[in-house]
Amino acid sequence: MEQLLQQIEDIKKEITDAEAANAAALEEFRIKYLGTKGLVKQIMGEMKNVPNEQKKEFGQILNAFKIVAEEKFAALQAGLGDSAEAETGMDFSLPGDPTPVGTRHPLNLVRNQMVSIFKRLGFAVAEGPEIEDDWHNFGAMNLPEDHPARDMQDTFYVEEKTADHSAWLLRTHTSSTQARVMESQKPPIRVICPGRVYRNETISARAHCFFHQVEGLYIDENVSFADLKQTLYFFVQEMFGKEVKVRFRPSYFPFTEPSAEMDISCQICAGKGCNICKHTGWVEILGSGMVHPKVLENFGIDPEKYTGFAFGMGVERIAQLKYQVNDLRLYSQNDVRFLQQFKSV
Ligand code: 2NL
Repeated sequence: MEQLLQQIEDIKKEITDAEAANAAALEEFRIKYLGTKGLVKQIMGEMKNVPNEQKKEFGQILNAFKIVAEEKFAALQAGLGDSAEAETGMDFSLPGDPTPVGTRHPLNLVRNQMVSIFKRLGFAVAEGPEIEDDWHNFGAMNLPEDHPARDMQDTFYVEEKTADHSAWLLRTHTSSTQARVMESQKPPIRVICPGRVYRNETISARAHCFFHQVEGLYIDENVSFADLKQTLYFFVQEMFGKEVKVRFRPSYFPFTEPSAEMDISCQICAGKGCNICKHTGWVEILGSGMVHPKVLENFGIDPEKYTGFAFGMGVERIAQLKYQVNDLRLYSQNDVRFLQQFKSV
């Protein structure tokens, strides 16, 4: 009995001296003294060993002991308050772990912007495979068998033509996707095809073995060259601002007739003359034209009833003019010093 009373006194002293700097320490206190296996419960368990005539007196001592523990707990809890630091046991004054924020690739930024401008004009978006057969990439586009673009020097062949299948190749333009659209849909067709294309070039600041295109196709009754000009003029005004000037030059593509290339006033020097525009004040940004009747016929579209315009442009080129990127290799080297400069969403 003496021993038990001494034990209670010792624990009481321990409780009185206890401190709790945070919520974790407070919880530790609660478990140690007031928990289901805590010291208060343990000492209460000793009651059964106390002689009957002492039970009343011991009960009062125990009760007082319990109250000491409970009051101390309440005091410690009040002392902590309800700050986030007290609640979590974490020190919020420590410096944080920085989380680096990624940036979108400039080609994706520009591609998205291009796509959204044409979407507003009612164009749908179509995507297709990068590995194509020669019909969708060349034949359907009116490129004859002996056209130099079909040469091994210009095109990456995955599998050469055999007796039972045509050649497989990496598409050289996204016209192949438009071919697939014409195959499966009837006019009116109004579609743009963004995507990666491949050409067998020696890599340099001005050439790469792959690049990105946005091609457009619009086929309906009474589509005219004036529609082509106005659509592309609207596009560059949205892309570069209302001040931009355009000019069309006659050109040649096997899949359009007539064909034209479009230049815009140089965005770097505002037409005064610089290295980008080779001191002409103009830079070429796209090729275009009225869809060749043979191409329409290839898909069973009557060229007497329907006409269409088409255009193709390089995303790298537009991004170069927007961001003054003068080496194509920067787009694919993944140097974060380059990529981090494009902070917009
Ligand atoms: C360029 C020139 C061009 C087209 C692409 C096209 C597509 C179909 C039918 C007819 Cl389905 N034409 N596309 C037309 C003219 C030019 O691209 O220099 N691209 C970077």
